Amino acid sequence: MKRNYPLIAAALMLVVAIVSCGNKRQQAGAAEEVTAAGQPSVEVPVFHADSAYRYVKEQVDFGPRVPNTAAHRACGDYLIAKLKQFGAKVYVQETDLVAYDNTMLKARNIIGAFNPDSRRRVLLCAHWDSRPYADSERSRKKQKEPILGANDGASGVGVLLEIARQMQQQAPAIGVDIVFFDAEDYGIPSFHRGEYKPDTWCLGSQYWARVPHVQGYNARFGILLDMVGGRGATFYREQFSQRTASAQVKKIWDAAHRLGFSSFFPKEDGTEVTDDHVYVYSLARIPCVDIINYDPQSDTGFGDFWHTHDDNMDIIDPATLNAVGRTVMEVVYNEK
Ligand code: AHN
Ligand code: ZN
Repeated sequence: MKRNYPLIAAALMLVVAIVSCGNKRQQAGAAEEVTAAGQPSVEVPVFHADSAYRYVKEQVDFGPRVPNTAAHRACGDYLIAKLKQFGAKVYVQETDLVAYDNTMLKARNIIGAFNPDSRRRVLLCAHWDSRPYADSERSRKKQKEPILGANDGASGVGVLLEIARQMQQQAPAIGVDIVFFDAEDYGIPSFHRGEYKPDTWCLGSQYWARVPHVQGYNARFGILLDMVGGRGATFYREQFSQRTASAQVKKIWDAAHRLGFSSFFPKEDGTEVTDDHVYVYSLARIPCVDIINYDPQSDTGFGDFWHTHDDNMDIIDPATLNAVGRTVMEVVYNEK
């Protein structure tokens, strides 16, 4: 049989052309691939849990960050310096807030704006103060002492500081505001025998939601991190978030599952929690999702360490910080 060499050569060239063309398309699409599950994904910088862990420890090393104390002031200064170091435009809201017992709290909400000129924005927040009481302790005397709040306070801030560091290295497509709320945890203690007063928790976020750091502030949505560092933590879908920000809840839990963190983020309903996100939504009208540890086995629902002296560095696990940090970054970097 006589072979048609020109035809074979032409066919080979065509094959080469198709293959190289396909390669080019793959290169061009490197920043926006399609995962096996079919969801679009962008290149997300790698969250370093060991770095987040260090930021948690550095806060705890100041001691309890209770408003009107030297440790609180020093830690606030540290947070401002860190956000500046990571290239944010920093705003500090200083105000006096009235506590449940009429104590005047010298409070500071600390805000770091990334890509401040973009109109497409996402809010990431956590409270940075720690509780003046250990009112979940059995002993009356211990109840009156302030807690270290490694998980309840420092963990969410530590995760957000690491996200800030990553955003300086590789910016997401949208603008991001990191807000550290003050005076979240000065709420009415269980041993209080005086008159009941509503809305004694989340004083810093109530103030910010009424008087945002820039006039007419808006964001597509917010994510609140609260108790996101505990060993073996589970983040059930918090029910206020589910009612007021259901699309964002789905987006976050889907992202967590895509990354392999389904054991940390069960797609099951938790309880409803009064936390900063409630005021962000009801006063500033920004849907906000609370990622908060829910432990169905514990009496309080928040874990046995909650508002006790066990809330120290011993219960902090980098694996939990990692699951939360990666999930939040996956969501933020996929916003267009
Ligand atoms: C109440 O206990 C009312 N809300 C929980 C909010 C909170 C306290 N988060 C951390 N500490
Ligand atoms: Zn608390």
